[in-house]
Amino acid sequence: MKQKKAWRVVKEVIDEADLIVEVVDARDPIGTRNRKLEKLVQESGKPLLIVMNKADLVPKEWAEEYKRRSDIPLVFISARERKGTGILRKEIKKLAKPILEEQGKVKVALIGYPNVGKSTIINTLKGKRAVGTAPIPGYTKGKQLIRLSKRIWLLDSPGVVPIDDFDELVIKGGFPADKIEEPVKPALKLIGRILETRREAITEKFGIKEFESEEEILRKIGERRGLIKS
Ligand SMILES: Nc1nc2c(ncn2[C@@H]2O[C@H](COP(=O)(O)OP(=O)(O)O)[C@@H](O)[C@H]2O)c(=O)[nH]1
Ligand SMILES: [Mg+2]
Repeated sequence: MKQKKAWRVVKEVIDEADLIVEVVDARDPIGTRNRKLEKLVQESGKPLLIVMNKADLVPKEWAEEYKRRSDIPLVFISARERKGTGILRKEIKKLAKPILEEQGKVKVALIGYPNVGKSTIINTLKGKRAVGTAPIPGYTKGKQLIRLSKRIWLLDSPGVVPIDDFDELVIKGGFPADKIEEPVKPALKLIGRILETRREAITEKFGIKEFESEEEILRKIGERRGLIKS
């Protein structure tokens, strides 16, 4: 039920906007992209831009490679370090151009999983240009628009992609790591996923060469870090 309501909100945001920006975590762009969201945007006929945020946490070559392979327009940025926001503005302007020619103004919305950095991006884009309520007729929903340029506006409240599975929320970085009461289950699930997608990363990152199970890997990481208590 909660899920249903959350998706309804996401749909409202899509309806309201002319251009949708899907914000994902650069550390896990595949896991933090959402097919259902992308399909809804596709069906709406509105342009979609993917922003890989937190690019400061991954190697640049890696982000570039993912960008090269993407069929959907994509930029990587670090909102926290204020890097790439110029490119983001430019890309938004590019996608907005045909809409502007038709209707004279464009509303942009950010949508993504919790904690991917939507609010940080909004604050970064706001900068000094922030103005109060936008003088756009018929805009009476109590929300505000943030001015990106003379004719491009950003919705101030982003859409949040709902997620009901707690382990999945943890894996996607949507929950503060130090506040997880039962970290073992999501940790094992994450290790399992790494084994499926890039097994060698376990050896590269932790120097663990031989292992038989997720549990063994977790134990060995703990041992290496001196975190095993009696
Ligand atoms: N390393 C890094 N952290 C970021 C970046 N952008 C946001 N964060 C952090 O990610 C967390 C969630 O950001 P927030 O904007 O609240 O995410 P939201 O839930 O999508 O609105 C905060 O601790 C931010 O400081 C970034 O570009 N790099
Ligand atoms: Mg937020």
